[in-house]
Amino acid sequence: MTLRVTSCRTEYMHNPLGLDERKPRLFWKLASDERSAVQIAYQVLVARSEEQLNKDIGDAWDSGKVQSDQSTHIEYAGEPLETEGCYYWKVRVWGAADIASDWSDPALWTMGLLSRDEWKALWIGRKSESDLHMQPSPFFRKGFTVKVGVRRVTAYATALGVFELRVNGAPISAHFAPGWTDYDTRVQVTTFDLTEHIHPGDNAFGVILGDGWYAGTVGFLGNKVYGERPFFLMQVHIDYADGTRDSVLTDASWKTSRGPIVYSDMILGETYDARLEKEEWDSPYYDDADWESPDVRPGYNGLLVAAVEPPIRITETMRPLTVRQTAAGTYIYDMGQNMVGWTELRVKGERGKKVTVSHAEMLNPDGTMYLDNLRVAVQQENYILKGKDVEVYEPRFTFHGFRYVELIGYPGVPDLDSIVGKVVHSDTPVAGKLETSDERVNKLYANITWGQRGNFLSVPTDCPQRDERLGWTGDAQIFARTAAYNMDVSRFFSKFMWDMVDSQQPSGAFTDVAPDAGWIRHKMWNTRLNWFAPDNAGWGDAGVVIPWTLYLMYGDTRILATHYEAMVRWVHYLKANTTDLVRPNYANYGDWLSIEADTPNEVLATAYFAYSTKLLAQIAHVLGKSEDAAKYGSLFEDIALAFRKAFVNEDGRIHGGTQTVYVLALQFGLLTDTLRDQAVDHLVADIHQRGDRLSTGFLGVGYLLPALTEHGRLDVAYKLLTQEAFPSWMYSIKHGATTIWERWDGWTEEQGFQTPQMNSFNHYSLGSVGEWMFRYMAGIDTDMVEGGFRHSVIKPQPGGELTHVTASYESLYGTIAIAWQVSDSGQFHLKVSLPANTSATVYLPGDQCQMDGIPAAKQDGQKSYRIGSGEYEFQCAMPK
Ligand code: RAM
Repeated sequence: MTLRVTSCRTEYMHNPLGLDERKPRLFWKLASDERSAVQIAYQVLVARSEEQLNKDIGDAWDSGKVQSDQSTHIEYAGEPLETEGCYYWKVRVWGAADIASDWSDPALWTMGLLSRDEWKALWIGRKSESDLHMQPSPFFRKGFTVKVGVRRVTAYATALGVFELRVNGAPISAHFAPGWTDYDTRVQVTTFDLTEHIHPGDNAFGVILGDGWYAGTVGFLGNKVYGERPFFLMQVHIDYADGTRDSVLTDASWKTSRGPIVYSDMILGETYDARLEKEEWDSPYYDDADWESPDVRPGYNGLLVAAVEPPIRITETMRPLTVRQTAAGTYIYDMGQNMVGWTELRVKGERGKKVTVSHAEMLNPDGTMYLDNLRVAVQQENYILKGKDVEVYEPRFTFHGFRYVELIGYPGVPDLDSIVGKVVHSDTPVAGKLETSDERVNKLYANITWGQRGNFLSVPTDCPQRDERLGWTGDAQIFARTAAYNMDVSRFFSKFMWDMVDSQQPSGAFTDVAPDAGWIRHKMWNTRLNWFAPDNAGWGDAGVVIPWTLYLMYGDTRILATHYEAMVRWVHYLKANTTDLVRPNYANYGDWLSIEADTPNEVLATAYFAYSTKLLAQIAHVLGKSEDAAKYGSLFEDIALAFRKAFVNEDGRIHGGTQTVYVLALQFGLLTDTLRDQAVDHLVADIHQRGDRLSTGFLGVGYLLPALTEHGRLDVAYKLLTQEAFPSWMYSIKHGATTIWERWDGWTEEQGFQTPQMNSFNHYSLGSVGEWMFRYMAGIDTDMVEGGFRHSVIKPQPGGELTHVTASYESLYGTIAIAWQVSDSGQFHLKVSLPANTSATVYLPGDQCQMDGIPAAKQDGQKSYRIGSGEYEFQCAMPK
């Protein structure tokens, strides 16, 4: 059997630069033309140069032939990695017949500056223009000369704020680098390979600095939460073939000036005066004699870490569908999709003329822009024309949530080519695909992915339009599994875990938002809302749920080990705040934005305390900490008992009686067998009594369909999925939603818009049903014991009116795909495709099965089929 290595990755990335991880993990994907292809051994070579690697010499690491089927998370175990080292690697594998594959194509990674002492660059900024409330974004430049014989040019850059780096006039960096972290603790460094951008002779760097989260407006906390104004730090090494080196460092020798960006703020928009542009300011030949010297900041006490989060990029451009003139003489465009990013404008007109580009998610009944839900956010750019040919403009350091764009003051008549929408988010590659016979379900899935694209920007935020956009941890944990099916969020959530840990309180409490943006330091919420606590049930628990989700989806044990102590502290904190293991009825968000159903806080909080403890026991088990596993396992049993004593009647009724109390108790395993059956009946009765409708909020909704499906009520799950009456997912779709709304009643026929105080139309939380679509409807799941889809569980659950589902998930091993169909005669037909070096257990919904010569086995009393990689077809009769 021959295997081919098709893709090599390091730390989940293709050829990453500037790592600070001393034992980077290597991953490869395999392909084979034959079924049941497995790897039985591998050999990794890591070399310090391409030449060595080409000669099959691993002078940094030669693993030798390792008898192992592991093809992900192989820890580098060679020579100590050197600062700025460049490491080339390849791998070959052996298949079942012990035949070696060819070597893979070479891959590489580089290391960053590994010790603080190596940083010689200084932080530079520009003094504020004292009379201005909103400061112009400073421009910086530095000319430098390069000799012939360049081997490699590397830049290490970061900012307290956000930066755009340009080399000889060309933009190099992604958007909003280096992202949002708790700047008091750490900032991420981005590494750029500039070898191709630099030439012998004169060169120049240009940098524009934005306030970003550091000095600009953060949510509703106002501005300057972390610092007064932004600073930039960059160290560039020019290495020559003869072994010599030149450096370019940010320091007092750079030049700074204000430019055309009058201000640019994430929440308050941008004003750009094109008359103030300095032509070719970022070219080597620009005369900067009248620019000032920068202001040098004494230092920075936080950590300089290699960037963990994926870069933020424009991933799509959108053309408007329609444009119309309003009674006021403005023009309103419909982009056809509630999206996040900004608008590029094309305009020709008189010098000094101002065009305002305004953004809104919805329209008022009279067709004007609905801006009320933005609170203090200003989703507007003001562009002042320089009056020369056609001018093309897009903003730098702000973003908006919008479907509609209004042009105010446009000279002449704009048309459909006058604007382009740019979709901007953390560039997490698409992992999932899903399509069904029901267009409404397809639309719901599309809305879920748009909600994710709209809100995953450096951190998982709650809304991209109003003055909030915070990393709400409860939302993140309930949606994490869905998010991971949709896109590769391995690094995105690994970064968010640092945000959570950096914000963890001395008491052990995880916060409601991360980075916590100084909420607790500044005691903002304590004064504004007296129900604030840093340990809201279902929010703080993200500190345990998210690492566990990364383990399930990627088999990542390092994330568990790295944050183990933090998770232990969280569970101990919870335990310390209980009476007889029951959490008190303290003020918290509850099952946030549920609809006509109030879940008692103490029930919710005790259930989540149990859940975090249970996950911690499982995590301890995975890490081989058997004593801890036993200790937290029995603590979980004790909490479950306390929960039953305090809240569950003999007839299975649970205090509060909401759908959410039942699904939490069922999904977290808090009930005995008898109580479980009774609880399912109470849950279903509540749903029926509401006309087959749900009442769950952010927390309950994630478990609602899974709980029904796992407890024999798939029929009810499908009813809820396709229910069109309010409240339901389909209600918003029936009324034109192109994203998931924050509230079930964000807009209703009877009431119109909900309170503008809190009404986002682009919010992913209620979209956590995406997890159910993949795991149950399509039936693609990982084996819970091992995690990471090494062994999948394929268990499609057809129901409702659906006649077919096609879905795939791009796992670390490759694509896992299914397609099922139900024919008119009641035959269920399933195709499964598995990547090499994985296997699956397949369960079919009915009896009288036929399958490709695979013998059936019994598993959990159910017939199942064990398959290896390749393509398989199954058939059975649907149960009557
Ligand atoms: C609002 C948002 C957010 C939620 C908090 C509790 O700000 O809906 O998503 O987590 O409330």
